[in-house]
Amino acid sequence: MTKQTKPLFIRNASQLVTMEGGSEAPLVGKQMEQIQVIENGSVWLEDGVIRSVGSDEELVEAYRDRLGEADIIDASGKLVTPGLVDPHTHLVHAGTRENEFNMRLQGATYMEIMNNGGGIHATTTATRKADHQQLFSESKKRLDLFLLHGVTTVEAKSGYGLTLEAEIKQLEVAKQLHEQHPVDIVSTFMGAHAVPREYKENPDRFVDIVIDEMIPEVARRRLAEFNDVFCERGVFTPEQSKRILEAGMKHGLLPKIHADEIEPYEGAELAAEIGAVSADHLLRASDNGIRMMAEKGVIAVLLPGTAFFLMAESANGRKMIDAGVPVAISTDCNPGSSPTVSLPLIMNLGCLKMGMTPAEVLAAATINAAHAIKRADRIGSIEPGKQADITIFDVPNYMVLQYRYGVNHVHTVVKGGVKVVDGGRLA
Ligand code: IZC
Ligand code: ZN
Repeated sequence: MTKQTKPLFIRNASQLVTMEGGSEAPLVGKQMEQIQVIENGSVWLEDGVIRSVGSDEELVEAYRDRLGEADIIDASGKLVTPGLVDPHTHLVHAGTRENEFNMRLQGATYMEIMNNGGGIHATTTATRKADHQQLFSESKKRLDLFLLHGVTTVEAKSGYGLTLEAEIKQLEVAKQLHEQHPVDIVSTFMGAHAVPREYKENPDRFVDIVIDEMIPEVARRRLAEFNDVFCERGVFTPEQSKRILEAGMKHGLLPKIHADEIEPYEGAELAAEIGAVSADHLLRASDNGIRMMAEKGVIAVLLPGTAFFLMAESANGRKMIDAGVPVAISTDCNPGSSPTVSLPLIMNLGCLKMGMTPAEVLAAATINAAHAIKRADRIGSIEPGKQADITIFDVPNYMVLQYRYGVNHVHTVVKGGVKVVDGGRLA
């Protein structure tokens, strides 16, 4: 990244949405709707950090003597938001599965395809085969596209290696991307993404390997902060999932869980019981599970693109917000059930398919998403002291961003105080 030495002064946004007030704890209930909007808003960035936020008048007054020093971005007529945060992706993988898409269009189901050796197994074969460089370049292309869609931080899971060596290869690619690409990556170990075919007859042996060999080594190498498991009938049982997540916690890996995606399986309940940071998917979560998540403050990371692409009914985001569950949303970017990088489109689906409002989906894709990856102290809102990650959309207000759906409205992205997307193109 080129170094920005001069201050950057973003001026006169028709709306500047700050997400102020959500850094200590995720926004819940009505707070998600009551987001702070500044009209004619401006923000002063310096040394990679947000220094001051307010109306253009206030900032011009405050920086009167220094206006000449700064590079100016004219945001008039535009919407300025915190850089978007995607808290659930399978970014690092090789290959594509359009053949399965075609099969599903003709009636095959996701689980049938997986049980016949496709699905996650197909991507595992491709990812095992790919060397570091190939994985890096395929994943980097996706990360460029994330950035072009206004996303400045992504969580990325392993889980297409399913051997210690191949899991580490994926996590090392994620680490290199984090170091070399403007988008920040937060890594999650997901050795328990599927029982590899070699262990089909003895899944508990594979669970032991995840617990005894993979988790300790991944933690020792500091390659991940979170530990995730695909808790689903036919994949990992709630008992196996619990063992795996508790083993991770012993090694300092915070628990996340793919819960109740295809069938109700008491994944939400398990997330609450063990105090997971987030439970993700939740299409088929029970009312009791939702209530327990609200009580424990487990974040629901909702993935309406996956429901859309699997032609299933979305999670009930409305019900979860009304029940007091903190809600975040994400692309679930992966080659099987959600091959997209467009978090703005996911926000559109949040409105159209989950009963969320434009304000709520914006909170879900910024400050609450930051909480889901334990980064809310640094990102997710436009407040003094936070990292200067900002997205500027060429729409006059945040409702239009949801209303004119399916279009990439990103005009400018600033990452760590540096302009990295300009006029909708990589700078
Ligand atoms: O590759 O199919 N659901 N994991 C759990 C996925 C979808 C990713 C995939
Ligand atoms: Zn996933």
